[in-house]
Amino acid sequence: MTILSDQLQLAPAELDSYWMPFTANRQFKAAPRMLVKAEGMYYWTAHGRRILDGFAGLWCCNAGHCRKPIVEAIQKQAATMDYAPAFQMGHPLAFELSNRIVELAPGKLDHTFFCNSGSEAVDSALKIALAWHRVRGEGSRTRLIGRERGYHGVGFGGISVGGIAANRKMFGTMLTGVDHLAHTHNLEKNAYSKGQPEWGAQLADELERLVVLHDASTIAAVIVEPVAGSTGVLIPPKGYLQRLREITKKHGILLIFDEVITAFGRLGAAFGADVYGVEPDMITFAKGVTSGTVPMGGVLVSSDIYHAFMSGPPGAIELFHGYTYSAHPLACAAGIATLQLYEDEGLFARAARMAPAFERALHSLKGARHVVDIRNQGLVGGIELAPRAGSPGARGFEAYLRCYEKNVLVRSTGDILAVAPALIVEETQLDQIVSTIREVLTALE
Ligand code: PXG
Repeated sequence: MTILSDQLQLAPAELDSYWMPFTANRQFKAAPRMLVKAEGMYYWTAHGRRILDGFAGLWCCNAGHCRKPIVEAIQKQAATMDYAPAFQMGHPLAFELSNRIVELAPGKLDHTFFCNSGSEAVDSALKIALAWHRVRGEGSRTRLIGRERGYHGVGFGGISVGGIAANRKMFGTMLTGVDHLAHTHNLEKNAYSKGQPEWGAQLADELERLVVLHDASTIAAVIVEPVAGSTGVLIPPKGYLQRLREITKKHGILLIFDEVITAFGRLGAAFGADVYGVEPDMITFAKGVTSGTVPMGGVLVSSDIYHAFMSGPPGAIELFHGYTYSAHPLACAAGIATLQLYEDEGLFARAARMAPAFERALHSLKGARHVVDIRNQGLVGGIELAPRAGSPGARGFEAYLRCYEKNVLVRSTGDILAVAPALIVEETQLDQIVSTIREVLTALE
């Protein structure tokens, strides 16, 4: 492999100034894992090794890497118009992309608010929820309800409704007036479920308890990931999301699905809402909308929500919220080309067709050393390992490192390995991912 130039090999001192996110900086800089090129299902390391990407980057490159139509659209847009002011000005691609997303979106979700990441999407959705209640004269609805083990990005709103202690404990009081539902993970009841687990719909009833405690008149919204991704691929129990929908509707509470991971084919349809047959009031998205090529995020809202804001004088700004880079031209060009590619290659349907093979491959790891649970939906899967006594997470991280040494990229979260390949994955590649994991686990203490 000769893709390397000498400049790609950095000296240790050159690694120092970049403070890496969610990374063990000192450990990484002592033994860097540097990627320099990508194509289709593969990455190449700075040392010329080809790595099978079993994780679509970070759950985002759903169309595979460096796909030509997307690359060309970005190149063309960069040369045509780099940027257009986002406030009080527009450019056609923003409207075109919104129309295309709305076409894909379930039911009444027919307006898009754009931002640049999942974290911004979540904070935007939470702010829209609060403002919506207020413009309708229910300004007392200020409480937000998230869920344990939820990941909603790293803004103050997102960590407040999120349910991961490590992401919260260092950062003060965050938003006030937030409560959490219990997570749905239960190894005793649901280990080795294929698709949706049978047990756990009743966990949604806890929302009724929170309504009794706080009173519905104080609650603005409930936010959940249809499948909790970051905390280890927690598939919603059968009936659970339906129950959340019924209870929120009954009490006038907005239901937000955070689909940053689950949208754009990951579960075998455009949105998780389609897969589970539950229509929320808002959907947050990011990642797959541009197949990870240019940062973009957004919030889909129902027409009820949008139109409630459109009632003041026509010259008034209806929502005091937005970003310099909302609907950035490069992101819009990338998004339009990405959605076109998904359509041209039927990638959401392909993901659904590949899902049974993915399920078979993953569940063949039952009985492999250290494995205590396997779960899956569409093209996302989690393999839970027994933790090493006294050092939770160590076995998972080591398994991840060793898979990488064997040229397969997955992801570890605690002692759970997550697998989420691009929607173009082939069966032989699934086999390689699974056989590598098996080999690694067999040799791992
Ligand atoms: N919501 C959900 C459901 C997410 O999964 C975000 C919001 C935040 O998105 P941004 O674009 O601000 O990062 C996410 C992001 C992992 C991993 O390994 C997960 C995410 C990001 C990076 C790594 O599980 N999810």
